[in-house]
Amino acid sequence: MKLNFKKTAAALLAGVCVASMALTAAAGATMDEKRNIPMAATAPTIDGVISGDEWDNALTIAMNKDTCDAVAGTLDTCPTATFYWMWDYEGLYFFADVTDATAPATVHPTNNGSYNSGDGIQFCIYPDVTAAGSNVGDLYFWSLVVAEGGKAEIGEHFVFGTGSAGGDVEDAVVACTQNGSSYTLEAFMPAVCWESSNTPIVVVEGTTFAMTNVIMEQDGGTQSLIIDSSWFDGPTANKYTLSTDVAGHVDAPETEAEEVVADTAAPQTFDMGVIAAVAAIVSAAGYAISKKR
Ligand SMILES: [Ca+2]
Ligand SMILES: [Ca+2]
Repeated sequence: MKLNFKKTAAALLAGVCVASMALTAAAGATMDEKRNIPMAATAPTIDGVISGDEWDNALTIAMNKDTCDAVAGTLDTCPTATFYWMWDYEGLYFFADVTDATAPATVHPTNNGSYNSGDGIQFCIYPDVTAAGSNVGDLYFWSLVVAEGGKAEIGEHFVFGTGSAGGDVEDAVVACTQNGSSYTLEAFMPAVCWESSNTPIVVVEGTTFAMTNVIMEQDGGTQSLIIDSSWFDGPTANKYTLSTDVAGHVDAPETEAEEVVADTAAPQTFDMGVIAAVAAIVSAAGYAISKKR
């Protein structure tokens, strides 16, 4: 009996150790982190590529095996991706650069509304950070995908608006590129997109919402959902605040150009003044000399 008890206790302890290791290994996603989305000094061009400094200093979110969990399917084929977020008073800007090594079996037709399989991006936003679940009007759960013909599409899957499958987000502008099964998506989602929820997202500095970023990963017919925070739960999802930190392309200040003009003009003015003064002295001296004669 004693020996059996010891064996059982040892087995239990080993089991606890394995379980805690598994929990540690799986804890890639983060909960209730506070992040700022900086303000774009210049709106990026929505063409699917990062040109020059248009996305410099944007909030970047690394999406990979170390930072995410698989809420469905597997983390084994998790793409390596970087998501970028910026805002201005016109709306929100998003860029995804996704290195995806597996080809999907599903490619959505265009104008499909609910894009919920294949490869692509989703995000789940709760404007009311205390909200959870999938009640109509409480959340924006959107999909961005490269649809048939290499055309970028953005739709509201599957809750907001209709309660089942949403339509395309017609006010949004989205573009993409493809390189094998890797892809980019660049989007502008104007302020009008965010006005219809029970708690609207007012696109001004200081606004905070809860958000979980998602990669839809399809390897052949195997679908995985890979997430960077909690699943359908505003209170534990990471929080994002629109800040006035500056991002994107910043035009050179005009005052510098004016100073350059002033600097080059000043010596000319001085030279002209000296010349005029010398001419006046010479003239006066000449007049005096001529008077003496
Ligand atoms: Ca661009
Ligand atoms: Ca894939």
